Amino acid sequence: MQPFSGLALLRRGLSGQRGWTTQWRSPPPKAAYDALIVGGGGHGLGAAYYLASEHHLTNIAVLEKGWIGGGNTGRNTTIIRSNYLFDESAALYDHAVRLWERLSQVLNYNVMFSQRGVMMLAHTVHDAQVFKRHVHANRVNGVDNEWLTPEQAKAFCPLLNTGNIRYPVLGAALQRRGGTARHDAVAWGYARAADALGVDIIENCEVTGIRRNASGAVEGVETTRGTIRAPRIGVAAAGHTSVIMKMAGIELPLESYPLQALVSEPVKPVFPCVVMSNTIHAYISQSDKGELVIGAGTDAYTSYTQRGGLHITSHALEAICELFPMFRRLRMLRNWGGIVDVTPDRSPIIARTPVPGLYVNCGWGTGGFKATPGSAHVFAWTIARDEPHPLNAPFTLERFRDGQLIDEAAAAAVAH
Ligand code: FAD
Ligand code: PYC
Repeated sequence: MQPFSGLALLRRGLSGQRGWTTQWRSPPPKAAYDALIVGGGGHGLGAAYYLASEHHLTNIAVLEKGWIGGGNTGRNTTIIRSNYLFDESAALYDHAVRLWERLSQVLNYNVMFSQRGVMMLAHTVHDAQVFKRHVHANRVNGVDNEWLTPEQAKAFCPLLNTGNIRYPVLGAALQRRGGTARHDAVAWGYARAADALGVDIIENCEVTGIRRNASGAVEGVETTRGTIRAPRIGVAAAGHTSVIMKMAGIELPLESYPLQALVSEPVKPVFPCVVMSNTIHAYISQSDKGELVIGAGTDAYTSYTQRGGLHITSHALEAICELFPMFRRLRMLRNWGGIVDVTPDRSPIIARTPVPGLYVNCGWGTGGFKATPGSAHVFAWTIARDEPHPLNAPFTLERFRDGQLIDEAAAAAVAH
């Protein structure tokens, strides 16, 4: 899109939306494509974009059962960080942070990436030991992370109550390159850029079956808008991945749980960073609109209901009010839930599957937004070349059979 002069922009803004162009087309599905992506979240749209821009596969479509970004991409609290413990994870998540750092320029779409710092609080001796281990491991891997005393934590986030409270703050791990981004903009930015390269984005198109040929390889999908043929299919459907993969006879080591968040009424800028407390399952930041964005832990029971138990959010709010007493008087505006797909080791699966031509990107659980560009980038590589990118090579399905787990329960924060 060409930039407008100030006057032209004002004229368009006051035009009652006349003459505005749509940001992406809304084509009917074709009978056949070279590749299909199932799931129009950030990971699926991003994969389509990189397939087209880096692998020159442009006869492709993204199939979304609802509206793009209507899944977890549009429901998450947008925390971005790469302070994971193991080498494999640090490399993958930091690849994503480096892509975040130039994503607005690459897509020519402001995703509002803001590196305001993510601070993770330690409330117990165990927390402190675990976080210090992360700090050391991260620094060996070239990922920034530093240990703060309670006084330094308070200096970084002055509203923090480090006093004699139920959840005493014994210190904190701070990743200054961590931060937040605007979740919808990520979906829209990738969608617009992919569309411009010829990718068909097809909303209101639910995949209901996966077709396989006589030799077992994929040959297409059944959808609510008819049969669509393709020799390569990438599934990036978050909490509903198990449902779709079962259509191809594949059972995955995933459990789907509701994860909830809520926002307050908007207030002036008061909160300069992101604060997470894994032990008490509560975290907080302030959006550019002024709302305090607050999240809770996963529900205790698996479910596909897209809403969770009230006691889970009220526990998170109690903890937030104790850590930040001035927020006691804020009114909450709305709450919601998303369905997150959790693996036994809290690490994702980005891989080929036993079915030729079928690829899967899932298991991000409570923490996949931060990985969006990196995940999409290596998933596109995997689909285009039928082999993993070196960064996602360890994140196979077979690791659960072979015992080569990448246990990131401590780093995954709200899903352990
Ligand atoms: P989604 O955005 O969910 O996209 C999958 C799409 O697949 C959906 O749009 C869905 O409609 C579609 N689909 C499903 N079934 C079908 C079908 N049969 N046919 C066609 N389409 C289908 N992560 C972080 O890193 N930081 C955070 O702060 C954070 N906070 C979170 C807070 C909450 C409340 C929640 C719920 C999640 C949070 N996450 C966070 C996790 C993060 O949102 C997800 O890991 C990430 O957004 C997953 O992206 P995705 O593109 O894979 O999935
Ligand atoms: O993965 O950082 C994270 C996260 C924070 C809140 C939900 N997930």
